[in-house]
Amino acid sequence: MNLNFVSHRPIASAQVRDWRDEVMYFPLTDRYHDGDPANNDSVNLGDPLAFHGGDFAGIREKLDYIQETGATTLWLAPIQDNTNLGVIGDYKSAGYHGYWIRDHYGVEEHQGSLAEVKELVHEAKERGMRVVLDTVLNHVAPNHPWTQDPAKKSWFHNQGGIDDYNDQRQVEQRDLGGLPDLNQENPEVYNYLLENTAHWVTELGVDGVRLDAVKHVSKDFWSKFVPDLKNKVHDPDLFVLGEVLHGDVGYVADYQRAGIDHIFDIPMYYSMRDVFGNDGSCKELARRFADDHKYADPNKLVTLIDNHDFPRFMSTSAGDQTQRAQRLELAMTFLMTMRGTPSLYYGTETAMEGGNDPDNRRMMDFDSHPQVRAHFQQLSEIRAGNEALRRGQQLEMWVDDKLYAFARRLPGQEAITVINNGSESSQRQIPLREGSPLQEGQKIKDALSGREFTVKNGKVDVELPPRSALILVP
Ligand SMILES: [Ca+2]
Ligand SMILES: [Ca+2]
Repeated sequence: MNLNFVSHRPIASAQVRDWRDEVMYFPLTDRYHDGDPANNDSVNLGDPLAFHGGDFAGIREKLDYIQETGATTLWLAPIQDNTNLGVIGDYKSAGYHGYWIRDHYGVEEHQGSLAEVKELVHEAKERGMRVVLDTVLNHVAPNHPWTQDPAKKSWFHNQGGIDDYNDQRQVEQRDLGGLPDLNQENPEVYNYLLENTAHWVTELGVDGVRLDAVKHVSKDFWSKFVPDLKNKVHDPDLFVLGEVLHGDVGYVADYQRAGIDHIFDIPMYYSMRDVFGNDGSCKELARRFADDHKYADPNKLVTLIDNHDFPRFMSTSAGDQTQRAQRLELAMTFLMTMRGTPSLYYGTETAMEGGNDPDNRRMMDFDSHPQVRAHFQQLSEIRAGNEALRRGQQLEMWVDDKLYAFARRLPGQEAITVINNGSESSQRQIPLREGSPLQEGQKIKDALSGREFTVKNGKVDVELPPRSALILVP
C-alpha cells in the first residue's frame, strides 16, 4: 500500500474499478456520529437547524458499520469551513451541512481538523473503499466576506432570488435560496473554483467529486470545468457525479451530454417513490427505462431512494410502519438490481423517518429496523457476487400495473428480478427474452429466499407473496 496517497494521488489506471461495481454511502457528517466532543461548540440536539456534533472522527469510528452495509464508496459532505450562523431573511441556521462555504481553503472546525479528514480518507482507502468529495461551485455562504468586498462585486451575478424556475437563465444566474450566486463567467471566479477543487482532490487523494446544484450553473461552465479539472489533477478517470434535481429525463440527460460523466437518476427516484411507496403502476418504471436512450450513458447513472433534499422514503410512503418498511425493502431490491451505481443516504438502511429539510437530516439512528438493514446487506452480497447484476444490460421482461420483471444480461450470464408491488399474491408465466443464455429445463434459484424455479417452454413460472421480490440466478 502506498502510504503517500494522502497527499499524492496513486496512478491507478491498471487497477481502475468499474463504478457500476460500487455502492455509495452518504453520511451527512454533522448528523452521523459524534466521535469527538471537543469540537462540539454550539451543539444543540433539540434544534434541527443547529450543529449536532457529528464529525470526521465519528465517520471513521463507523467505517466498520458502513462497510457492513455493503457500501464500497464513501461520499463525504463538503468539508470546507462553513459560516457558523447563516441568516437569510427570517431563516436562521447553522452551517452544519457543509453547503455554506465561507473559507474555501479551510476545514469546518465542527467536523474536525485537516489532519482528521485526511486520516478518515486514508483509513477508508486502506480498507479498499473509494472516497468522493462533495463540491459546491454555485454559491457561497449567506454572509461570505466577498459579498462585502467592492473588489469582488463582479464575482457574483447580483440579480436577486430565483422566482421563476421555468426560466433557465434565472435558475443559473439568480440566488438559490438566498445564497450569493457566483459568477462563473468571470474568468477569475472560474480559475479560483478550478484551483480550489483541484487542491482538495489532490490534498485528500479522493477518487472523485460530487457536484452540487448543477442545474444552477451553465452547461458551458461544466463542459469546460470537468475536463479542466481532470487535466489539472492528472487523472482522466476522476469520477465526476452531478446533482441535477429535476424529474425530466431530457433535462437531466443534457448535463451528461455537456460532459458530467455520472448523473443522479432523479427521474427514477420520483418513480420509485410513486410506485413502491404509494402503489403507482409498475408501468411508470417501464416508461422511465424506455427513456434511457436519452442519456449519453445510462450505465453512468447513480440511483437513490433518499437524499438530504427530499423527505425520506419512510415518511412519504403509504400504510403503517410495518407496511412502509416492506415497501422500502422492495425499493431497495429494485435499487440494488437495476442498472446504474446505487447510492444510500445514511439511515435509509435503518428505515429512518423524516419530512422536509431539515427533518430529513436527523441524527443517525444505527439501531432501528435491523431487519431492513439485514435485507440491504443481503442485497449487497447478492450484487457483489453476481457480475450480471452490476454490469449487465437492462432488459424488460414483463410489466403490468402490479408486477415488473427484468433481466440483467452479460454474454453467457443472466440474472432476473421479479417484483410484485401489489397487496395480493401474484402468479405469472414470464417468457425469457430472446437470446437468453438460460436453457430449457435449467434450474434457477431465488438468491433472496433460496426457492428454486425451472425454465419451462421458454418461460419462468413464478408465484410471489404480496409486496415481495425474486432475484433469480442460475
Ligand atoms: Ca463532535
Ligand atoms: Ca448560479
